[in-house]
Amino acid sequence: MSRIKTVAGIAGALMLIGAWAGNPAGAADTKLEQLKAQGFARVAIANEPPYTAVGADGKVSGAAPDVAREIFKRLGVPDIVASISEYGAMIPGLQAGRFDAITAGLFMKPERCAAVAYSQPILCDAEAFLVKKGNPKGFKSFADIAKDPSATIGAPGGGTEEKKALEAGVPRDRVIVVPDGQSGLKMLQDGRIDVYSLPVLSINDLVKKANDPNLAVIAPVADAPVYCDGAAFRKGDEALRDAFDVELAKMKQSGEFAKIIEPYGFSAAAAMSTSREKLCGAP
Ligand code: 6CS
Repeated sequence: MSRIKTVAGIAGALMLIGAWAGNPAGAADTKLEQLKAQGFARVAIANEPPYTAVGADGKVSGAAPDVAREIFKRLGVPDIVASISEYGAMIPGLQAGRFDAITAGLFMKPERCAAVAYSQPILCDAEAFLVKKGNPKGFKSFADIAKDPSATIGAPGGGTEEKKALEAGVPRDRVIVVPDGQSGLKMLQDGRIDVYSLPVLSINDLVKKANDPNLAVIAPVADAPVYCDGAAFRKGDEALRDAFDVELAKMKQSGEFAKIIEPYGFSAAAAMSTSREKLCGAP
């Protein structure tokens, strides 16, 4: 009995010391403390410039990772380590603990907001179609593609454009999952798809690099809203998300946020004009 008391006594003393030191002995390690100890945050990206990009040297850039890297640094997490993932695999990967956050331009939509803990908005953009010069089939909306029984559209797997095409009534067999921007560009150039859809800034980046006069961009897509992403954290990691948001708000206020994202073509004002609450609640 005394042994238990002695043990209880020591534990009690530790609790008192810990509580006094502001870190109650036995308190669960917070996620942020874990990341600080780990020395980096594992983030999911797609490698879709200017949102996210991996250089030939393996260096990760793009507006989303650049903002995240800066904020994690301010939180005491020195760096980020990125893994390329298909959009549709990002949330399952986060939930399975493969990533500590998604920093990829994963647009906020109610069904995603139900699955993850989003930060406040970071990157906003409309949707675009990449088509052959002259837009021969006159596509201006996802509904136009649905109406043309011969039309096929390429889009990222699990991405917003795939979902918008299906919701507009394009049959599954006319919505082609495309792994990345270069593949989508090639498939369009080879006539294997009639349209390739990504956000405006991603399509513009592809067109600029393609240097192909036989391409045209239709933007904004008529039946798609402007979307905004946020950094996405696992449900349960809201304390980390909130700490991220405190630093994000300071950077928005100081102008440092604009300095990071606007050279990539994004608008700081657009992100600051909306909120997670609005974007997650929208139909
Ligand atoms: O959030 C999404 O689903 C979309 N976001 C980007 C940045 N590109 C394509 C993707 O479908």
